[in-house]
Order: sequence, then C-alpha cells, then structure tokens
Amino acid sequence: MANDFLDYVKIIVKAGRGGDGAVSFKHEKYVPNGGPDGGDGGKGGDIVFEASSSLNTLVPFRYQRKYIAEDGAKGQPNNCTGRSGQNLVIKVPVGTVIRDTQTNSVVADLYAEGETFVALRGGRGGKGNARFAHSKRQAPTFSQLGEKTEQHQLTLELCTIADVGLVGYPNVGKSTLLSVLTSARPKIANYHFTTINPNLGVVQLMTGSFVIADIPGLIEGASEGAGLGHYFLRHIERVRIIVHLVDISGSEGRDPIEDYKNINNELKKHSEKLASTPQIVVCSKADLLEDKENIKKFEKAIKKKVFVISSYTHEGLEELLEEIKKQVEQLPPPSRVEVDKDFELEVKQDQSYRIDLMPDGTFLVTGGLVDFLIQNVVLDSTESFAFMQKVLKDRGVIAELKAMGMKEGDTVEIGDVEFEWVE
Ligand SMILES: Nc1nc2c(ncn2[C@@H]2O[C@H](COP(=O)(O)OP(=O)(O)OP(=O)(O)O)[C@@H](O)[C@H]2O)c(=O)[nH]1
Ligand SMILES: [Mg+2]
Repeated sequence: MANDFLDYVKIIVKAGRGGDGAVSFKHEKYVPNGGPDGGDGGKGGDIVFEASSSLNTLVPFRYQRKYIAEDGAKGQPNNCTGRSGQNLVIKVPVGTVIRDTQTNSVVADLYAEGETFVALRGGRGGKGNARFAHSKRQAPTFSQLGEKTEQHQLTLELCTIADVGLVGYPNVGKSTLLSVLTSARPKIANYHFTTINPNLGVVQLMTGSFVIADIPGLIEGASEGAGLGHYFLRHIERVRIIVHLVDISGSEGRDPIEDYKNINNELKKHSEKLASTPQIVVCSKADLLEDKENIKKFEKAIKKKVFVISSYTHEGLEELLEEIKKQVEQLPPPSRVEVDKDFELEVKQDQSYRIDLMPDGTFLVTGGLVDFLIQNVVLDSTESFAFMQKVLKDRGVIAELKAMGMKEGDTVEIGDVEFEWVE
C-alpha cells in the first residue's frame, strides 16, 4: 500500500491522572500550630477526538501510536488547587469511526467537520488534607491520591463520507470519469489497479455540491482477496448511490453483461447494504464501440436503463450528471455508523467486596472496594488508617465482619494492611 494513505490503525490512548491532594499546614509567623491547608490535586486532561476535513488519511497515526493527556498537578500549600492537565485533542479525518479494539464496539463516528468526542475523561484530583479536617480531627496528616487512569487501545477506521461511489472492473474508466466531473486529478493509466487508494472529488453545482469517491477496481473473486480485494469497499459503504461503470466496448475482451453480474455479486458478498444501495449503470468508452446494438443487448439483459458515456468525447456526461444530481437530492444523506449504546469505554470502578474467614482465624477482605481504598488513600499515618476504617464502616464491611464473628483482637487483612480489631 502506498505510503501516503492509511485508513485503518490501532492507537493507545490514556487520559491524564488526577493530581494528588497535598498535606500541608499553615506556617504563619507567631502562629505555632497552623491548621491544615493542603490544596486539592488538579484534574487530569481528557482525550478528545476532533474531525477535520483538512485531513484525508490516518497516516500521521502510523508514526505516533501513543496519545497520553497531561496529568493534573499536585495540590499545593495554602489551599492552592493543582493545575489541571491539558486536554489532548487528536485530529482525525471526517468519517473516522472509533472502536474499542478489545470488544470491537463502535464508540464514535466523527461524521461532521469540527465534531468532537470525549473518549476518556481525565482523573479527578485528590482532596487535600484541609478537606479532611473537622472538629474531632483538626490536623489530618493524610490526603487523597488523584484518580488513576488506564490506557485503552482504540481502532481508527476511515469510512469516507461521499454521496456517490464509483465501482467497476479495473481500467473501465472510473478515475477518468472522476477527473472530467470534478477538479480531482487522480492517476489514470492503461493498466489494471492504477488506483490503489480511494480518490475523492467534489462536483460543484449552482445549487450546492456533492462528493464522488473513486475506489480501486474490483474483479471476480475480490471477496476472497483477488486483486486488491474488498478492502476499499468500506469507503463506499455509506454512499447514497453507486455509479457502476461497465466497459461497453469490451476493449479487454470481456463480456459487459458478465462484468456487470460479477461486480454486483462481489458487492453482495461484501454486504447486503452495498447490494441494496441504489445504482446507476453506466456504459463507458462508448467512443470505442463499433456496434451500437451492443448497448440494446446489454440493457435488455440487465433489465435496467443505462447511461452511455465517453469521458473522451464527453458524450452523455451531461445526462449522467443530471441523473446523479437528481438521485443524490432525493436519497437520504450518507448514514452514520451506529454507536454501540451499551458499551462504555470507561468502566465504573467495581466497589464490591467479599470477606473470607481463613483457617488461621484471619478475616480476609478482598474485591474492588479494597483496590479502590488502596488507590485512593495514602496509608502513611495512623490517621489515614482511621480514615480507611471509617470507609469500611460506612460501606458496611465492619458490620459484616462482626456478623461473621469478628471479636476484639482478631486479625483483619485488607490489601497489604493487617491489623488487630479493637473496638
Ligand atoms: N477510449 C476511451 N478510453 C478511456 C475512456 N475513459 C478512460 N479511458 C482510458 O482507459 C484507461 C483506464 O482508465 P482509468 O480511468 O485509469 O480506469 P480505472 O477504472 O480508474 O482503472 P483502475 O484504477 O485500474 O481500476 C486509461 O488509459 C484511460 O485513458 C473513454 O471514455 N474512452
Ligand atoms: Mg482508477
């Protein structure tokens, strides 16, 4: 594949973690024991995607695979909140569909210019020790850690948003047609698979404009990987209308009727949606056609009205453009890829727990709640330990321990902490 185009890539993203809350006490002249004044940590930066029509490939992501937003800064003395981490805005081409790599769930379709999507929120800042002070605890020596964030792998997939898609065998004149209808200048040459990446062109009309996508040619067996395979069909998956080109002159010795059937067969093998997309059938290279009867024969065989054109002599182009325009105006706009509503990239932390009475009489507490406590409380003083015990009490853990028969002097193990229960 050429180096200047990429439409599928996996990247790693991570929001910034929250800054830790500060532990600090006022140091004022002539005031021996000032109160706690540790400020809160700052919030971490978000991971935000933004659609930009000035990009048309995912190539930049080939060179940078990891995107990590800035962490929130630590809280400061004097009740100063730490600085929030900057959001990381990742620009992607319009039409980029974002999936969670692990589950393949669609999390966003960045469909319109300037559209944004907050994929991951930055961690919240931890509370400073000033927040933990009350009448019975005037000088808390602990603070809360900032919320940690996790990295996720995302799959970015470019599903071009075009109104019209050109399909057909290689060399039937798709790129040439694009070049005469729009200002696009795709590569044109007399060999198969000249086009190896999709080309886009805009048709400008008095009443507005629409976009045509020209993709690499298809051949029989493309669904099994023949030629360039089905790979590029993703770029016409959401067009309003397909313009199906058939070389009516049979300049390469193939039968136009067979060509037509084979291509439709390949579209069907790719998806029902492509097979049911409205189609305008175009007979190309009419200037090379010697026997005009072939057109009638073709039309009769496929039971459809056809448009006969030559991009060389410009025969039939006006009528074709008129028909495309008419249908584009009538058909619904290119559809969005549906987002999986039930899927959330960030799973709420599990705060359940379980208690096991071990053979040696120790009560072992495990589960999400324990992980949460270890992550969120700095266990470096008796006071923070007391705080942890309060959380355990509030969440009903202590009551359950007692119900299980915990008495004064029994050992309780929570995470790395082991203590003897005292009333
Ligand atoms: N005589 C004649 N030749 C044409 C016409 N349109 C295109 N060609 C020629 O047909 C050859 C193939 O044209 P392309 O536009 O590159 O064909 P394509 O369908 O894009 O081919 P791939 O990109 O390989 O799939 C080139 O040599 C063109 O000059 C036409 O209307 N009449
Ligand atoms: Mg081409």
